[in-house]
Amino acid sequence: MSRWFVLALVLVASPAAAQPQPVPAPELPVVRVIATGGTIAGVQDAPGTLGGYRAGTRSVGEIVQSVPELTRFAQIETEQFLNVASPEILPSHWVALSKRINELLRRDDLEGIVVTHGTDRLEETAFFLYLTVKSDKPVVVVGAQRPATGISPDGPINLLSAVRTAASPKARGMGVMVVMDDRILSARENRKLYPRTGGFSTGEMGMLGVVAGRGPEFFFKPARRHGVDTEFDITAIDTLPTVELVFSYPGGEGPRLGPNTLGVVAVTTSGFAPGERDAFTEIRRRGIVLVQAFPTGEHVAGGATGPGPGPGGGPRGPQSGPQAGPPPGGTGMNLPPSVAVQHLLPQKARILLMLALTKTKDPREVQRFFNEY
Ligand code: DAS
Repeated sequence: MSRWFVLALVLVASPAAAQPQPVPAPELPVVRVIATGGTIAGVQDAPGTLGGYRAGTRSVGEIVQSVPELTRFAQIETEQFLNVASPEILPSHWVALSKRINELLRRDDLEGIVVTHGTDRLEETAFFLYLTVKSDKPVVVVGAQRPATGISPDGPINLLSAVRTAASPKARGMGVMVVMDDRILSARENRKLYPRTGGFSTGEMGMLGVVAGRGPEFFFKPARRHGVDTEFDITAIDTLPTVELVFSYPGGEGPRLGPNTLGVVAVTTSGFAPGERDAFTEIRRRGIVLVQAFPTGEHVAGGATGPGPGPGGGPRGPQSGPQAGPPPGGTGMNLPPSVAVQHLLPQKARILLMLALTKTKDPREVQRFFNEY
């Protein structure tokens, strides 16, 4: 059907006097759009206003049909995986979505996949896919900051840019990507900085490329392990290990954990409050893996051999920030080291820890995952 669309364009563009010659359209790549909901599927009670909306309302068919331009670049298939606002997304959805994508990408005729997603939890889903999709084919996660029925919705252009990227051979091997506002961002680094258009960013790490007039143009490639190069195999996994995410703050007393918790990501610029140190020491005594993450994700910590927090919970090494090393609250206790994050948002450190815990409970081995991924 898309072939006829291209043919029609050729005929319309022909000068009136010239005999229209049927030009065989090249076979367009097949791209599957898998929808999960979000603002890109958001509908207002009063369309065309600045009013509120319900995320996850339009179907994938309606979203795709609202952008006829898509058929110039790809043969589009659609799949409704979910239709929710993204705070409803659960780790079990990550696992099921990744399995589905791995299954689909085994098809020789499928060039790439676009996942439409709410922007609030987009970065977590994209990073989980980045670590668990075992294919070089492009997977692009996309959302919108304005509802589909709103004034100047950004969903249609974002979807078009995402499909052009997923259809491009240049996008192979780039890892799972997030395309928003004509920017191609690595799923490892992207984050929602603010809920307005232009609000997706990779901080100091920059973009992989842009979607320009001619299509996607890449300038950088991810250097850290992802995709086919990862050790994570989720085929036999339905439930991910339980990992808690907690902030350190003045007067904090540390998290209260359930019996199934295998890991904790503690968010701190450096050190812990007095009441937290005992809690984190106890956590490690129980064999729960403790990861220290920097709030902005921009810190590159010293690693397993680096100096740890000092007796006061403060920095002791040449650079401040979370370090792997002796336990919070003091040295000399025979406890396993905590794990340091290498430039990763805390919520993504939690995902990497969940996957690492499917392979090992040894914090030194977990540190290796954080050093390599
Ligand atoms: N509530 C948000 C969500 O579904 C809206 C969005 O997509 O930006 O994540």
